[in-house]
Amino acid sequence: MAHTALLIVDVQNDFCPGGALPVPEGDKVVPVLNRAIERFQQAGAPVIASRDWHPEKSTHFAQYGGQWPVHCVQNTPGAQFHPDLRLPEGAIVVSKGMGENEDAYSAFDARTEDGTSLEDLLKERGIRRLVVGGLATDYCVRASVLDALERGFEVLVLRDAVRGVDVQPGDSEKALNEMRSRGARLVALEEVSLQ
Ligand code: VGL
Ligand code: ZN
Repeated sequence: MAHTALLIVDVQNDFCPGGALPVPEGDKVVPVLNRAIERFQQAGAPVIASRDWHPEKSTHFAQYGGQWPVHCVQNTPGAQFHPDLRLPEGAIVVSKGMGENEDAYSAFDARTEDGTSLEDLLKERGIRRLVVGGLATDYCVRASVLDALERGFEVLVLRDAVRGVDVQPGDSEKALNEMRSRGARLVALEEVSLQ
């Protein structure tokens, strides 16, 4: 039984170059994550993808008092996963930020279509360790990793499979240091053993 899952955070068109809230080099995480997906598939370990999934009107958006341009609106092209991301058939998709007054940066705020929270589905499957990559280092990756650590999961962050927005220069570096100081390990995919 695999005790490790791959958590791919918000690798959606709007967070990639050309999108509504582009993360510089956001698309560079895709090939690394595709290699990770293959590894996990071969090991029979779960692949989970979170997505930002906002309503058109949300206090998360600047025009309604929030911080961000409109992005990842449900069922729009910008909310789709990057077209080169090869999510396997059995991938579990969890959605977050559906409330009109919700930021929901963390994948632990996300649920499957039938309403199961990420934490419950990890527990159901006996997952104790998460390997994490995606966007953005300083927002949703950071929040997801810190929540995972707080809930007692072991966390490995794929160093080459994350990119940040850096609203303030250095935000991503700071976020990575914070994750590390709370117990996450920053690793290359090659260092991850799925035994
Ligand atoms: C995110 C800003 C706003 C993220 C989501 O996925 O990191 N960042 N919404
Ligand atoms: Zn968002």
